[in-house]
Amino acid sequence: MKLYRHPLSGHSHRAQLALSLMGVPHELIDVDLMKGAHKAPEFVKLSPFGQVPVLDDNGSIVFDSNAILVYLANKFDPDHRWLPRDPKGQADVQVWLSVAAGQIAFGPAAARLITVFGAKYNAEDVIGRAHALLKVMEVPLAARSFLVGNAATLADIAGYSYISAAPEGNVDLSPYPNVRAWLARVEALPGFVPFRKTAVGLAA
Ligand SMILES: N[C@@H](CCC(=O)N[C@@H](CS)C(=O)NCC(=O)O)C(=O)O
Repeated sequence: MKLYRHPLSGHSHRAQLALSLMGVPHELIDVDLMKGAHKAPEFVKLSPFGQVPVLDDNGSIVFDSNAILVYLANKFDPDHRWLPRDPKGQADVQVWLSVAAGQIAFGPAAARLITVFGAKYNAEDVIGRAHALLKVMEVPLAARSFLVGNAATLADIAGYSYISAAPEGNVDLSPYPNVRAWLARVEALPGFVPFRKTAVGLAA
């Protein structure tokens, strides 16, 4: 199992975290985004949008971080711990995969792209979106340990990387004690692997 990734990419970390938490042996292959390796024709054959992460499971190629999470859960989680089978449980997890591809990507992930990669987004807009999201997350996390119930699921894996790194994008997590306690619970899961830190923004 190979994971093509960049060490500062939260989408890549999300996939790495899933592999590690599910105990799936894997090899990490760094893709040099700075040199444009993700747009090279050979890589675009694996990843049509020219993005990391990409999973290569013995020739079976899966691109898109959330698709990788679902693939791994379906293949390596016989107890359906990470992705429940019952319709309501699965829908509840899907909500957070959508949030990861929506509000997280356009909020805290975008805010961090400004400080880490020099992206030309409007900082006020994306930081504002991040706080709107965090206010929503704070509510369910007052009543339960993880985003969907009291056991970790793909929802938590999808949410963790960019929320934990939000301060790097000048998004202050101090007003959100329930979110911070949730991050600590994810970090305490067996097999947790940290997302590489960058000393920028509020994390400088
Ligand atoms: N929807 C994709 C987004 C992946 C993504 O945005 N990857 C970034 C790195 S964090 C990337 O490869 N950016 C380069 C580009 O878009 O050209 C996923 O969830 O995997």
